[in-house]
Amino acid sequence: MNPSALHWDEEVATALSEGQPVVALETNVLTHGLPFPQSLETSLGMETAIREAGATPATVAILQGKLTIGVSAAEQERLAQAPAGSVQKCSRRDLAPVIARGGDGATTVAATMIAAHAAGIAVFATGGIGGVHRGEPFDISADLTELGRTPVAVVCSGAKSFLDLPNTIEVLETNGVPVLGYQIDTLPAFFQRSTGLRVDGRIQDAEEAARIIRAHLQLGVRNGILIGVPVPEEDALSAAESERAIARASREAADRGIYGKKLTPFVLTRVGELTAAGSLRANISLLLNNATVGADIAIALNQLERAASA
Ligand code: PSU
Ligand code: MN
Repeated sequence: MNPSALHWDEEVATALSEGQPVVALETNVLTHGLPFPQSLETSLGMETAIREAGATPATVAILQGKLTIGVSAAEQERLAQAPAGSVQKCSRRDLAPVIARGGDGATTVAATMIAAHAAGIAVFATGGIGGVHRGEPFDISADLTELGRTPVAVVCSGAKSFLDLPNTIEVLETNGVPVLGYQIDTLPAFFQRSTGLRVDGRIQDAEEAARIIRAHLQLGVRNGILIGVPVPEEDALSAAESERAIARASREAADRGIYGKKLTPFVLTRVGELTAAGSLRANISLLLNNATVGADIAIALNQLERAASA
């Protein structure tokens, strides 16, 4: 990326230039993933969790046409409160059009990975990735393609079970993406701790994750890594409750002809309504937890890099 395409928050620029650990965060969850005001509280809460763990958060968004690394609290509030539809959900294909018209854009996993990599940030924490949609063989999230071509470690709670998770794992395999479980043998299913689908490897702690990320980056193979962290036990939804809500929301989406980029936000909102506060609590809990795990991994990676260059 041309360096002039990025706009920097000073704190993040300083942390990176001093070789301090930094964790990237996305903003689609702020504008399209959670309701206000929990959206803003959680976004700021993730930043606090990263700081408390000893790293620097770098929240990514397009602000009036500027692809920004380190979105301020005031700008996050503006995005979270913007009228519906005025902040565009931005995946890889949306970046250039939104930048060119000077618009605001909330970055998805794919777009945040692009920005993080360009900024020199190797670890990115979020809630869940997109995947292969059930019954829609060509609706495959650009997140999966991005994981196949951008070397960033994405720390998340897997993907929601309204997606076709076995085929999501297949596409990740085709793209050469290591899929790892953080203290778990299976891929987490977002609100639920487990999909029951085995991952390529279980990692025990941040140190082990950091060794894998470092080895992967040194290979120069270019693709990303997926680290699945299960939602904290006390806030997980039961599989039955989550499946029921997801099935109903998916049916409603089909009945109403909702598809493409509108599908994920619609299902997320409906599942929230159908499970009352349960899914919201699980969602917030996993986001905050993933921020802490992401920071621990970024710090461990930073220590390995420092030790290697000492
Ligand atoms: N899954 C969630 N919460 C989210 C998203 C996915 O549980 O907020 C968002 C992420 O930003 C992800 C995007 O990158 O949706 C995927 O959208 P699509 O399937 O249209 O690529
Ligand atoms: Mn899609």
